[in-house]
Amino acid sequence: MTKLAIMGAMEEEIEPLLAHFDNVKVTEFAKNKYYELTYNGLDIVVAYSKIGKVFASLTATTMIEKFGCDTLLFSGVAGGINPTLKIGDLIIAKKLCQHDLDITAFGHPHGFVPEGAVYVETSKELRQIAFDVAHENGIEVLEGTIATGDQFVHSSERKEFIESTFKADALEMEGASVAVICDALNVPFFILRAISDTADMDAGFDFDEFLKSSAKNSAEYLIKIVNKLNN
Ligand code: OS5
Repeated sequence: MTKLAIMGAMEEEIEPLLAHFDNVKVTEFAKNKYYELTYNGLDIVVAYSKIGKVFASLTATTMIEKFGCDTLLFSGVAGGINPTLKIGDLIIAKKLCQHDLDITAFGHPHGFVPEGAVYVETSKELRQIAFDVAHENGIEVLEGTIATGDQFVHSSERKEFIESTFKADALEMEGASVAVICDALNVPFFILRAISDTADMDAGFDFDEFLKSSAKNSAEYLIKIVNKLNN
C-alpha cells in the first residue's frame, strides 16, 4: 500500500493541507515535526522542512528512509519568471535544476556536477493525474521548469540570469533538492507551486502579502490530486 509524503518548506505551506485531516499523530525527529495520518485509505506523512535545500533534503530523506514513504508530493509557493504566470497561478514542475550550483571554473555548465545532471524530471504518471484533476475541475495550470537555489531572489538581474541560463518558468528554494533525493532513492515525486511574487524588486513585499493565499491555492489543488490517488 502506498505511503504518501506531503511536504512544504514553511509552516504556512502545510497549514491549509493539515486543515483537511484529523486524528493526526505528531512525531518529532531531527528537530522537526512529522504529522502521520490516514486519509481516504492512504497512509500519509506531512511535514514542513524549513527553508532551503539542506533542510528540504533532510526532510525528504527522513520521510522516505525513516517513515517509509514511497511517493512524495510537494506543495508551496514560488517566484514567477514566465510572464504568463500571475500571482496565485499554479505551476507543476516537469523538471527542476539548481541555479546556484556553480563549478563553471572547471568548464562545466551551470547547475551541473560530475555524475549528476542539470535537470531532474518529475514523475510523468503523477503529472498526468494532476492534469486530469485540473481538467475535471476547470483549474488552469502551467507545466514548466522550476529553478531552485538558496536565495530569495528579489532582483531583475538574478531573475534574468536564471531565465536565460535554465529557461526556467519559476524559482524557489527547495524543489530541486527534493528532486535529487527522490531520484536517487527511486521514489516518484511531484512538485506543485503557486506564485507568490515575481522575484523582482517588489518580491519581499508581494511575498508577505500573498504567501497565505497562494499557499492555499497550491494546497487545495494538491488535496484534489490526493483524492484521485486512491481511485
Ligand atoms: O521557502 C522559501 C522559498 N519559497 C518560494 C519562493 C521563493 N524563493 C526564492 N525567491 C523568491 N522570490 C521566492 N518566492 C517564493 C518561499 C520561501 C522564501 S524565504 C521567506 C522567509 C520569510 C520569513 N523569514 N522570517 N520569517 C518569515 C518570520 C519567522 C520567524 C520565526 C519562525 C518562522 C518565521
